[in-house]
Amino acid sequence: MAAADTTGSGRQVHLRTCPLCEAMCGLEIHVRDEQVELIRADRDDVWSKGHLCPKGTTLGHLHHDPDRLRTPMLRQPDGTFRAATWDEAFARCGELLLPVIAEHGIEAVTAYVGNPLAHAFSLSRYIGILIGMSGIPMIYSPGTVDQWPKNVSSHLMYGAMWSIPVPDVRRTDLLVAMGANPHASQGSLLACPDLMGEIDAIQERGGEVIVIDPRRTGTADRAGEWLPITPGTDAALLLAVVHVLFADDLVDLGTVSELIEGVEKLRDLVEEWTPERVAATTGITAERTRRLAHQLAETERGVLYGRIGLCNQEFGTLASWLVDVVNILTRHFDVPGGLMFPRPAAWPLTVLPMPGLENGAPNFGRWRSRVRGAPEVLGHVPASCLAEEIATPGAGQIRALFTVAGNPVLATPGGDRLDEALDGLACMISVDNWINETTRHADVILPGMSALEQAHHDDLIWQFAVGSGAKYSAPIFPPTDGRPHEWEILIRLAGLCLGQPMREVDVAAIDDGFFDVLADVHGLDGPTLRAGYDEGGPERLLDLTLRTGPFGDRYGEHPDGINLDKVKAAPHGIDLGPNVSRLVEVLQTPDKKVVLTPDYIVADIPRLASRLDRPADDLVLISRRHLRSNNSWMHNVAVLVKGKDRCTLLIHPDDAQRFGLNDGDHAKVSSEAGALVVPIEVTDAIKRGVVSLPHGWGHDKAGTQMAVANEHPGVNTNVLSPGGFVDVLSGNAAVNGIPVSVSPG
Ligand SMILES: Nc1nc2c(c(=O)[nH]1)N[C@H]1C(S)=C(S)[C@@H](COP(=O)(O)OP(=O)(O)OC[C@H]3O[C@@H](n4cnc5c(=O)[nH]c(N)nc54)[C@H](O)[C@@H]3O)O[C@H]1N2
Ligand SMILES: Nc1nc2c(c(=O)[nH]1)N[C@H]1C(S)=C(S)[C@@H](COP(=O)(O)OP(=O)(O)OC[C@H]3O[C@@H](n4cnc5c(=O)[nH]c(N)nc54)[C@H](O)[C@@H]3O)O[C@H]1N2
Ligand code: SF4
Ligand SMILES: [Mo]
Repeated sequence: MAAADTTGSGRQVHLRTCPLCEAMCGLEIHVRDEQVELIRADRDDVWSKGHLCPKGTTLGHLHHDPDRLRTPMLRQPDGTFRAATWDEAFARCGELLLPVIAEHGIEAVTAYVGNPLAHAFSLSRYIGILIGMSGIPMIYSPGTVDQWPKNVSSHLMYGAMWSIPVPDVRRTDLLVAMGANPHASQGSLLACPDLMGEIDAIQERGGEVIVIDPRRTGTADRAGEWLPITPGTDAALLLAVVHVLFADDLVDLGTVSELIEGVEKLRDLVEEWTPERVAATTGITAERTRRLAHQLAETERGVLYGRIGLCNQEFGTLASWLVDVVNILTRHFDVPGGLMFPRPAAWPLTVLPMPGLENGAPNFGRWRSRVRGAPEVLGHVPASCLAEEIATPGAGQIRALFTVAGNPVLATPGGDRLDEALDGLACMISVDNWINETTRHADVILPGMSALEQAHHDDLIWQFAVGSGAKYSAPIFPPTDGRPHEWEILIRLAGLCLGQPMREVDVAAIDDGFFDVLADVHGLDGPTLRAGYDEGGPERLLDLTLRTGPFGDRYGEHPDGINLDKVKAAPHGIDLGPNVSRLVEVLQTPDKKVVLTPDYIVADIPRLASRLDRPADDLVLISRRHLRSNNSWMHNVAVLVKGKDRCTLLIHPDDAQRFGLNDGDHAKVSSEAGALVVPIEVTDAIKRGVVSLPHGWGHDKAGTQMAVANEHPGVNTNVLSPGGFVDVLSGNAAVNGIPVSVSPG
């Protein structure tokens, strides 16, 4: 609730949850005369208790950013944009899209839906309508440059691709973090405010924190130990850990033993994976690997956590699967202090099974991408396929594209090729708030509102949280001049795909129908329930999902349960407690057991074995994040980008020397995919033979309208990412471990 207190100075103080990352920090937003004057932490927020980061303090900058679009934009024949009315923009969408569909069918249309969607109040709840109702056969997303391997392992092990167990960091005494840097990211597939504080707390209570990462990150610096690993070899390390668990008789399934299937098969699979066999490849000694297995097995409350460094790599699915396997074998699964399945108060749509993928069916490769022949996995092919699907003529060519809160030109491998291909589209419509590297190609840009003009309650993110809770934020600023909300825009685009003029789409009827479908999931009658609401939209869906969720009042059946009114009446949020053991209700596999050794995954072990025989790469590139960035889209905030250039290549002193480079020099970095020139930063905080670049930079393209970002352009690391370098099982991009060479630039 916007607790519109005044401080006696004419300033109003609004309480609000930051929508920028998984930490979901509670903020106090001080506003005077329609201007945000100050943002600081809400110390009474039941969830974040006073935590925040520099990004959260810039929501006012984002709101007031003169470059943020407030009206639709139409691209003119000379390539420049002009502001338009909503009616004009909707009409233009129809003029461009309907002929494409008439001539080539809906198969010629696709969408790319980006990351902010997962955090946005109306986009997250309504993207399902665009995807489900429009008839668009398939969509692209950064899921395949992010967590697709984890979706694959959860789908096959638990029967539900979004049932991803998260480390219970607040109650553990040993945290082993692989391929994650919460110091920058603030946590991923792990929603917990102040993770660095939790890392300190583990060590203060006598516990241990170990970071396994090719780079000595801010997280590694705060941990007790840093184990520098060769990029892409985590699965080999973890197979050796599993080997030791069996060989040294350390396997103990603990409370979940009745629910695990395949332990003996696993024992056979790891027979030959001794620590000695993998040590040269991983760069971690056999002795340390053995001790790691013992530490995990012998600590009462311990947990192994893996994140994007384990997904965005050549063996992403094997590594992601093995993280869960190790926790299961060391009884750190579905228990406090181990990996646990969160219980969101408002259930997100992602808990519903996808058609054809019910019960963990290993139903992959149902179709292949037209040009590259990439097999579909969980409905996705690599995001890097999009460029060639647009550029390659023939039946099935993509001729119309929607982008919704995405910047694939910078975010996806081969984005430079996509950049070239986009102008060949007959129709490109972007639902986006800025004219950036991707949207500059759009024919029509339909802007959403700023975060401060909308209500907020996280949807998907609570599914990764270390506890349950509910926090509602009211809009702070009224939306200007009757602008449509993004959820309405999505519904109108879906209607347009069905041939209806956008302006005439019956948004309310479609919204009602959507509500009824979701009510039916819980056996409730939608029309009856709807009679109790004044209006539709995301708040009505939020109320429904809260009331039918695990803590809900079920429309009066459980009077003590929660509903949206109760959440609104608690301005600092409602704390619904830490995670609880709930594996039994999570499992959706056919026999309601955990499939410990999915055939699809273990069939990839020979590919990993051949990796052991491959000569070591001379130099490989990995990615990194910075606390003051958010993928590609917050570089227009002056207070975040000021100071020293952050788009630099980190390189070990020994490597710098052998390539004749000094700190601050420019280096040319080349890979099989492309080349770029970037300043270097010589540091011993990276393993020899590894260099690192941040992603999301490269803001020097003509025609973008992001004045601050244009002055701090940096370079686009994904120019170096070969589109075909993927984790074979998931199709996820391997943007870590790319062989590169460097020379003075
Ligand atoms: N400030 C900020 N926060 C963000 C974002 C942002 O851009 N900026 N992005 C958000 C998004 S979309 C996501 S998905 C999350 C990601 O959150 P995290 O998973 O924490 O991501 P990173 O900070 O990139 O940390 C990944 C780490 O993996 C390491 N790594 C690379 N390759 C390997 C490997 O082969 N093995 C191992 N063991 N480690 C490897 C890298 O060196 C890096 O330290 O962050 C979110 N939060
Ligand atoms: N090399 C390399 N590449 C990577 C990664 C990596 O680690 N290394 N990480 C990958 C990961 S994890 C991710 S998630 C992707 C991100 O990939 P994307 O989601 O494609 O990229 P973002 O930079 O998040 O772009 C967000 C877009 O949303 C717009 N936007 C922001 N707020 C709103 C809003 O409220 N409404 C609307 N409609 N639009 C909005 C912005 O203007 C921008 O165009 O990048 C991936 N790319
Ligand atoms: S850590 Fe920063 S970006 Fe993330 S929710 Fe908190 S304030 Fe927002
Ligand atoms: Mo991401």
